Amino acid sequence: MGLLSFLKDKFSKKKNTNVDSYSEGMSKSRQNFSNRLNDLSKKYKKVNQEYFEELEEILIESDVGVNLTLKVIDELLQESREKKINNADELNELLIDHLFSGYMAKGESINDIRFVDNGPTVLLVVGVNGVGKTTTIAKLAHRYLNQGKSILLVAADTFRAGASEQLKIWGDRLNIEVVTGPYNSDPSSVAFDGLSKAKKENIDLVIVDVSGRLHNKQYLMDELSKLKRVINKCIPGAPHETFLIIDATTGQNGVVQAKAFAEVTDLTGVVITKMDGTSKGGIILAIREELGVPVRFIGLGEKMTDLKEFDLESYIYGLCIGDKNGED
Ligand SMILES: Nc1nc2c(ncn2[C@@H]2O[C@H](COP(=O)(O)OP(=O)(O)OP(=O)(O)O)[C@@H](O)[C@H]2O)c(=O)[nH]1
Ligand SMILES: [Mg+2]
Repeated sequence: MGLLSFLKDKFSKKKNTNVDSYSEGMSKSRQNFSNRLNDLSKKYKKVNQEYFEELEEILIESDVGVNLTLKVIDELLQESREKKINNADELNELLIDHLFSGYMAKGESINDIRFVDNGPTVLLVVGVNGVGKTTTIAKLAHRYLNQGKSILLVAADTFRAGASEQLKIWGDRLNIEVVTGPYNSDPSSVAFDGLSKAKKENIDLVIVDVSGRLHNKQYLMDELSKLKRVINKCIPGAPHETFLIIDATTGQNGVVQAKAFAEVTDLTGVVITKMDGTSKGGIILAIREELGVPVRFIGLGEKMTDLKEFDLESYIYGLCIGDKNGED
C-alpha cells in the first residue's frame, strides 16, 4: 500500500484533532499542490516528458525548492523506468512516498523541547523581523505552562522599538514574568539578568526572544556568539535549544534566511509559522532538505492554541488529502 492510501485509511476514519488542524490550516497549500497533481494525472494518464516538466513546475511553485525538486524528479524518472511505471496516478503516489522518505532520511524527527534534568532549560528563539517570534514564544509558553512547567521570558530583542512591550503583553496574559532591558541596550546583559533570576527561582524553562538582524552576517554572528557565551557562563551547557522561526509566506526567501542563520549558529530546530496563510506549503520540505534540522512545530493561526507539533504524516495528509467533507 502506498503512503497516500495508508494515510487516507489512518486519518479519514477516526477523529484526530491534530490532523484536523493540519487539514484546515493547510487548505490553501492543498489546493495549490494536490488539486494540481490530480489535474496532472487526469491530463496525462500515461507519463511522458511533458508530464515530468509540469510536475517539476508544480513542485517549484509549491516552494519545495529547486534542489529537492530536481532530486525527486530524478529519483522518479529512474524508478519509473526500472519498475516500468507509466501510470500518472501511480507516479503521483510514488512522488509522495519519495517526499516522505526524503524528509525522514535527512535526520532525526523530534518535537518537544529537550528539558535538562537539573536547572533551567534555555531556549533561544531567533529569526528576522516579523516572522512570528514573539507569538511563537507565547504559544510555546502556553504549551509548557499547561504541562506544569515554570517559565520565564527574556526580551533580548532590544533593538526594535516596542519588541519588549509586545512580549510583556503576552507575559501578562499568560501570567508569566518577562525580563526586559532598556531600548538599544546589550541583549547579552538582558539575557544575563534573566538567567540569573531563573537560576535563583528554579525556573524550568527560559525562553529568550532574540532579534535577528540579517543585513550584516558578521554582526549577527558576533552578536549571537556573544549572547551564547554569556548564557553559557551563567548556565553551563546552555542554551540547550536554538529554534529558528521561519515565516512560510516568505517562500524561498525563508530558505535563504534559514541557510544564513544555520551558518552562524547551531540550530536545533525550526518552527514554521503562518502555514495557514500560504499556498506554498512545500517550504517545510525545502528547509529540511537544505538544513537537515528537524521542524519542531508549525504555526497554523494566530491563536495561542494554533501551534502544533510538526508531524510528517499529518502534514502530508494536509497537503495531499485533507478533510473529505471540507472545501475540496
Ligand atoms: N496567520 C498566522 N499569523 C501568525 C502566525 N504566527 C504569527 N502570526 C502573526 O504574525 C505577526 C508577527 O508576529 P510577531 O510574533 O510579532 O513576529 P516577530 O518575529 O516577533 O516580529 P518582530 O518582533 O517585529 O521582529 C503577528 O500579527 C502575528 O499574529 C501563524 O502561525 N499564523
Ligand atoms: Mg517580536
